[in-house]
Parts: sequence; C-alpha cells; structure tokens
Amino acid sequence: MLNLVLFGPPGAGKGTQSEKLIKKYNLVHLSTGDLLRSQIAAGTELGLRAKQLMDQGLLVPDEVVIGMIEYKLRENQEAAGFIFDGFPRTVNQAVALDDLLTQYNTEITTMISLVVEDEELIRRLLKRGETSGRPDDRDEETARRRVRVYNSETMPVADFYEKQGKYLAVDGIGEIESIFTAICQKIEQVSVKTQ
Ligand code: B4P
Repeated sequence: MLNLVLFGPPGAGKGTQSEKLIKKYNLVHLSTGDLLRSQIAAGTELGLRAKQLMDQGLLVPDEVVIGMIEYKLRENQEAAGFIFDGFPRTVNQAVALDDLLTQYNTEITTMISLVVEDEELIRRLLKRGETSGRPDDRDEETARRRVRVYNSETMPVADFYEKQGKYLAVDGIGEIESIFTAICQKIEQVSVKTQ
C-alpha cells in the first residue's frame, strides 16, 4: 500500500499536486479542507462550526478532522493507498493517524513536504481568492494568519515524520509539471527501498 502525506503551508500546492498524484498512483484522495468545505456547502452543524474557524484562517478542532478521516478510511478499505492532503496539521492528528492506520495493518509510507517561502504563499492565496470565492483567501490579513498558524501549529508535524525517517522535502516553487516530476521521483525512490 502507498500512503502519502502531502505536507506544506497553505497555498503550497498540496491540492494541485494531489489531483495529479491520485491519477498516476490510483490513490484515494483525502483532503480535510475539501471534506470540511463539503460539510459547509451541505449546511451541516459540523460545517457551520468549522466555517467560523476556517474563515478566520484558524484550524478546526483535532477531534472533528480525525473523526472525518476515520470515517473515510472505514469507507475505503479496498483502496490501493491514500494521499492525505492537509492532514495531519497538528502532532495530535499525526499520532491519531498512525493509530488508525495500525488498526488497518498499514502505515504512512512517506511524507512529502512542499517548500515555498511565505511571500509567494501570500501571493498565491490572494490570486486564488480573486476567483475561488473562498473567504479564507480573500484578504491579506487572513492569508498571513494562516501562514502564522502553519508555522506555529503545523510545522512540528514535519519533525514527527523526520524522527520516523519519513520526511522528504520538494521545492514547491516552479512549474506545476516539474514539481510533480520531482514528487514522483521521491515516491519511486521510497517504493524501491520498501520493496
Ligand atoms: P486546505 O483546503 O488544506 O487549503 P490550502 O492549505 O489553502 O491549500 P493547498 O496547499 O492545497 O493549495 P492549492 O494546491 O490549492 O485548508 C483550508 C482550511 O481548512 C485551513 O485553513 C483550516 O481552517 C481547515 N483545515 C483543513 N484541514 C485541517 C486539519 N487537518 N486540521 C484543522 N483544520 C483544517 O494551491 C493554492 C494556489 O496556488 C492555487 O490557486 C494554485 O493554482 C496555486 N499554485 C499551486 N501550485 C503552484 C505553482 N507551482 N506555482 C504557482 N501557483 C501554484
């Protein structure tokens, strides 16, 4: 099984690259951002609570996102593997993910971290905001808050995987296609090693 964590700050290109990776490796895409946005669109109670936090650029509570991932893993037990996009975003979520995967006799294969400097992230988020209609992309203050939250709450997740020998960094600046090629090369190196 190939289980990837695609990691990186908001706007690093996790969603963009995930779309390409799921096709190439036949993986199930689990994006907590997308799952939360579909709860908001459906007007559920969970969605309404999540929206208040997401619109401000803050993280949704761990138990909410862990519960969503737990449900999706149960629903996709026949999958060839998963790509976790935007999850885990805290060390608590990373611990919970390891526990959940152990229950299914599997584990994270590797974490790929997309590295992009803060000012480029702000530029991308505000550009996406011109067309996406996403409230969390609309103004600079919120975009900057999201990057700050990433640096304080999410960055420690990289150490968590580094200690397990599973951290791989990829430069997230450049053409989408060349970043995709660099990610695939990392995945293939890891797959050869684990065969
Ligand atoms: P997410 O949906 O995960 O959103 P993201 O960080 O903005 O996106 P991503 O990195 O995928 O960017 P994309 O490819 O679209 O999270 C949204 C919110 O949900 C969070 O702030 C939080 O509130 C909540 N949430 C989600 N998961 C959570 C969790 N686990 N725990 C708690 N809360 C959680 O790329 C961005 C833009 O850049 C696009 O416009 C794209 O076209 C462009 N782009 C991509 N690659 C490019 C490149 N190489 N060059 C130039 N532009 C590029």
